[in-house]
Amino acid sequence: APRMPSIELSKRLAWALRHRPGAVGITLDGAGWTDVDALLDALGITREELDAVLAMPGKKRFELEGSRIRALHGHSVAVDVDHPAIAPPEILFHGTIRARLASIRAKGLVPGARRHVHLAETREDAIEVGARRGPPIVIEVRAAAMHARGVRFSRAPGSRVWLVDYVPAEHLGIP
Ligand code: HQG
Repeated sequence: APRMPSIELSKRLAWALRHRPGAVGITLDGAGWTDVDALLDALGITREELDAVLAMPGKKRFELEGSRIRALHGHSVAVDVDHPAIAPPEILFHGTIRARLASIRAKGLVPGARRHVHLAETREDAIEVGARRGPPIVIEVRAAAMHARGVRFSRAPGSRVWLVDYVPAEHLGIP
C-alpha cells in the first residue's frame, strides 16, 4: 500500500513540477517536462505511489508520457506548456473571493505569480477554486467574445482547466 496519502503527494508533486523544481533537485525542460525516474528519486517515492496520484479521480493535474512527466497547469516557473489553442465555450468561470473583486474590477484577471490566468469549465469547478481561499465568488468570463477578438485560449487534452494570458475587465461578469 502507498506510504503517503495521495492528496499530500499530489501537492508535493505540484510544488516540485510547478514552482520549485530546483528545491527538490530536478530540472524541467522548456515545456515543463522532467524525467519520471529522476522525480521518483528526488521525492523518495515509488512508482506505485506516483501511479496512485495519477489515478486519483477529479481534476487532471499531471501528464505522463513515456519516461517523462509534467504538471498541466499552475506553473510559476518559466516554462511554456503550450497546450493546443482551442475555441472556448461562450462562458468560462473564475473562482475567487470577495476581497479580490475591487482590484479585479479595476484591472481584470491577471495571472499573479502564475504563467496564466486559470479558468474553469463549470461553475462547480470555479466554486471549488474560490473556496481554497474563503467563501467562493464566481465570475463569468465572456470567453467566446474574447476568442472572436483573437485571444488565445488553450486547454490540455482531458483537462477542464482553461488557460489564458489575461482577461480585461470588460469581458467579466462580476456578481
Ligand atoms: C486573483 C488550482 C486581485 C484570483 C486552482 C486568485 C486553479 C486577482 C488569485 C489554479 C486579480 C490568484 C489557479 C486582480 C486575479 N486583482 N486579485 N486583478 N486577478 N486575482 O492560485 O485561479 O487545484 O494563482 O482570483 O484550482 O486561484 O492546484 O490562481 O484568487 O485551477 O490543480 O488572484 O490552481 O489548481 O491565485 O488557481 P492563483 P487560481 P490545482
